[in-house]
Amino acid sequence: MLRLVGGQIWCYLKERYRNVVPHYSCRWLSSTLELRTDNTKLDLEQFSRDVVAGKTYALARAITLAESRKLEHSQLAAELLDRCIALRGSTKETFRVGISGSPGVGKSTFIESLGCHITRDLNKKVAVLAVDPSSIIRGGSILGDKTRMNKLATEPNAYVRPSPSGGTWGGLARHTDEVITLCETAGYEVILVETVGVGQSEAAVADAVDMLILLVSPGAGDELQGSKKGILELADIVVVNRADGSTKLMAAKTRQEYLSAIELQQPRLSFWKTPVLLCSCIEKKMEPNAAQEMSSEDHWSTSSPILSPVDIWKEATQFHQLITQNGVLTAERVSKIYIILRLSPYQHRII
Ligand SMILES: Nc1nc2c(ncn2[C@@H]2O[C@H](COP(=O)(O)OP(=O)(O)OP(=O)(O)O)[C@@H](O)[C@H]2O)c(=O)[nH]1
Ligand SMILES: [Mg+2]
Repeated sequence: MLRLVGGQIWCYLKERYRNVVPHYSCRWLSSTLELRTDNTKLDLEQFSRDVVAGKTYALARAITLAESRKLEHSQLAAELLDRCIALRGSTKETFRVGISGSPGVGKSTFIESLGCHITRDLNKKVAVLAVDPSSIIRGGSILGDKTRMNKLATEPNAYVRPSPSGGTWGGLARHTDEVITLCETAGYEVILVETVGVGQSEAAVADAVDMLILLVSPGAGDELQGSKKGILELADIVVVNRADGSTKLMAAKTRQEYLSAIELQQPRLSFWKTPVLLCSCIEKKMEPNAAQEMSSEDHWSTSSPILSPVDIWKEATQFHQLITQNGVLTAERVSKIYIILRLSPYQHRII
């Protein structure tokens, strides 16, 4: 405890007096704090029990340890993870979902509606890991996504955590797999991972989750010509968001473009054809009159109604059932464990 508090004070002082305190004084202060906090040994036994009991402060601290770049923290985190897994035993069935898309497409708004529905209506525990791009210079989060899910963050059954990507290639935080597993041992049944879709980042996210939902904006059809084409092969559901107001027609056109592109590609799973759905996070449902109006104005198919994030969750649940029944979920989880082992700096601990 002392060590953590000491660390926080030190970070604050370092930032606050960066230009004032001479370097040697900073080093002296740092070593003093280290000395004072070194005497306190972390009680891993109690710590892991707190995480598994679902105590948020313990989970937050465990994630901080797992994300740390320091070797001793990584080793502690690995030991903690081992203990949590052993304590939890067989975890409840969990569902890991990645939500990706270009900046500003509406990912956080979508996740917030979804999260509120899952916690309030389905009475399940939801953890949201918002992977923020990190500042290259200071290493901190740029977006601070927590502030943009205010409603969800106050839900007792929800845990919202922005994770700096740590400058990792592709924008995925280095330890997302471990962080997801920690959340699961803490009793979270649905894990939603938001990532900023910059280039290939979705490919890295797709590796860490059971399902990838790709959000695109109306008019994003042009992106299919370029770098975004590859991601379509990884997406399990494509959602054309912002299908409301003046962008309704454009959204229907974009949906058609994505449908045509999907027709041309080999499905990733034989039993699932990636649907392309229209969605609005701010309008509940499209009125029937508006649908007719749209079909007379435009030749694009309007067979897909404009859905809410809650409707899209039903589709996601269907996908989850199918991958569970077909054994794909288990097979993919096993291969992901292999990836953790291969990439983890403390792989000997997990083995
Ligand atoms: N009209 C409309 N606006 C939306 C919709 N969904 C989100 N927005 C708005 O789009 C803006 C950006 O939404 P965010 O949810 O922060 O988008 P994001 O993809 O998480 O953005 P980054 O995290 O910066 O990549 C906000 O002002 C939202 O209110 C939608 O369905 N329709
Ligand atoms: Mg966001």
